[in-house]
Order: sequence, then C-alpha cells, then structure tokens
Amino acid sequence: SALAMDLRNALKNGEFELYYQLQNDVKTRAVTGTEVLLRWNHPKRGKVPPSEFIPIAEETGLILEIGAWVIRTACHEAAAWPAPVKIAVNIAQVQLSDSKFPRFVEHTLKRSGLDPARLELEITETGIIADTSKALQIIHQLKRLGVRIAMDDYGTGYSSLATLQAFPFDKIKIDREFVKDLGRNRQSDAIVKATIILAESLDIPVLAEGVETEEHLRLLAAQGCNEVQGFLFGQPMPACDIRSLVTRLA
Ligand code: G
Ligand code: G
Ligand code: MN
Ligand code: NA
Repeated sequence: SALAMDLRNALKNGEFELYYQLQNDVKTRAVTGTEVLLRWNHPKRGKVPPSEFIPIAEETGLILEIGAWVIRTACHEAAAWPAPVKIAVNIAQVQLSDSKFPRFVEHTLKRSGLDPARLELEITETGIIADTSKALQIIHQLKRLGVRIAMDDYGTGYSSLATLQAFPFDKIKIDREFVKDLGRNRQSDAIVKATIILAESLDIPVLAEGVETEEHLRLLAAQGCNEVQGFLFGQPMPACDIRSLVTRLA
C-alpha cells in the first residue's frame, strides 16, 4: 500500500516522534514512570495513529528497525530524568522472536547510561503466543540484564491466565476497557477487583490504564491498585514537556 511505502522512508526522514504519558503512584500520586507512545508525523496525511501504522510495520518487518529507534531514543531521554522515574516501551511480537534483541537492549542501556531497572518492556499476549518458547527464552535473557517486563492489555487476550502462568511478569497493566466503566458496571468492578487480588497473591504490582476521573482513582485505591495511567494525570506529551514535568514532580 501507499502507507507501507511511506513507512519505509519515515525513519530516515525523521517523521517519527515519541510521546510520553505519566504513570503515577495511586497513594502518593508521585510520578513513577512514563509510557512511550510512538507518533508518525506524515508529511501529507498529518498525524497517523499507531493503530494504523503499527500493524503495517509488523507485517513488513519494518517494526524491527522502528522499534530499535524507539528504544534508543527512549533510553537516552530517560537517562536525563530523575533516577526513580522509569520508562515503559511497547514491544512487538517480531522483536520478541529476534535472537539479537537482548544484546541490542544491553548495548543500548550501556550507551545511554540508563539503569536497566528503569527500563520496562510492555508485551501483550498476542506478542508472545506465536512462538512461546522463543519469547520465553528472550524474556529470560532480558530479565537477566535487570530489565522489567510488564504484561500489557491484561484481560483482552484469549488466555490471560495461561500467559500469567507461563511468563515471569514484573507488572500487570489492566486494560482501559475494564477501567472506563468502573463504578457503573458490575462486570468491570468484578474483573478489576479479581485482577488486583490475583496480582497481589502473585506478588506482582498492578497498573490500571485509562484512568480518567477522580472516581476511577478512588475505586482503584480502595481495591489496592498500585499505579495508574490516564488522562486524569495527563495526555501523552512530547519529550520537552514530559522532561520538565518529571523533573518537577518526581
Ligand atoms: O497512543 P495510542 O493510544 O494511539 O497507541 C495505541 C497503541 O499503539 C498502543 O496501545 C500500543 O500498543 C501501540 N504502540 C504505541 N507505540 C508503540 C511502539 O513504540 N511500539 C509498538 N510495538 N507499539 C506501539
Ligand atoms: O495499548 P496501550 O495501552 O499500549 O496504549 C495506550 C493508549 O491509550 C495510548 O495511545 C493513549 O493515547 C491511550 N490512553 C491513555 N490514557 C487514556 C485515557 O485515560 N483514556 C483513553 N480513552 N485513552 C487513553
Ligand atoms: Mn502499552
Ligand atoms: Na494497554
């Protein structure tokens, strides 16, 4: 497609930009980290959302090169932030089946000077089911570097519990689908509550996504959720804006 052709040149034309969204502690409201969200500023179409170009980048294999740029840029950015603030990067399936990936991450951490414990890689269930044993091997190599692994979009896949059983996650991110109707929908309330209890039993911290209101925050705090991310604390924003925010608020 035309978009796939343009995507091929987007990296060298400098059309990608990283946005960052705050992650906050539920109790203290302190900034604990940020999630990196890729943006494509297309010269003719304007901003193309990731939902449109990430699938193309995955199909064409371009995601390897783009993903490497994302990690490099994010690590260098985060190295300039106050030490407790972490950086969370979304990882595609192709990256998790690339044997060279752990070496690349190790090298990038060294070059940037970022403490490995401050890098969190977000993976989805769909990102690992294609080749579970290969993904597991790569995840163990990454964890040996000291990097943290988060399960993204928890609850939206086919077998969230089996995935939780098989992979050594350091964080569970509850999908915003379950958060948006919190307090107004019995199913949402029950699913969020059960997930937090499950995570607590597994000794894995939980972050709720899509937190938009004080009511969401209050209900999540009451359930024992550890961290939140969403419009209540901030929209995804460019590097210069997030830099001044984390420096002030961390
Ligand atoms: O920012 P937005 O809500 O439009 O992002 C939609 C989705 O795009 C995210 O949930 C995430 O799964 C995906 N995404 C955003 N940035 C990246 C990235 O750098 N790499 C990969 N693989 N996916 C990303
Ligand atoms: O799929 P993933 O969770 O990686 O992507 C997060 C996406 O969710 C981002 O693209 C971001 O724009 C969007 N997002 C973040 N916070 C909120 C929120 O509070 N409400 C809604 N509706 N979307 C959000
Ligand atoms: Mn994510
Ligand atoms: Na998500």
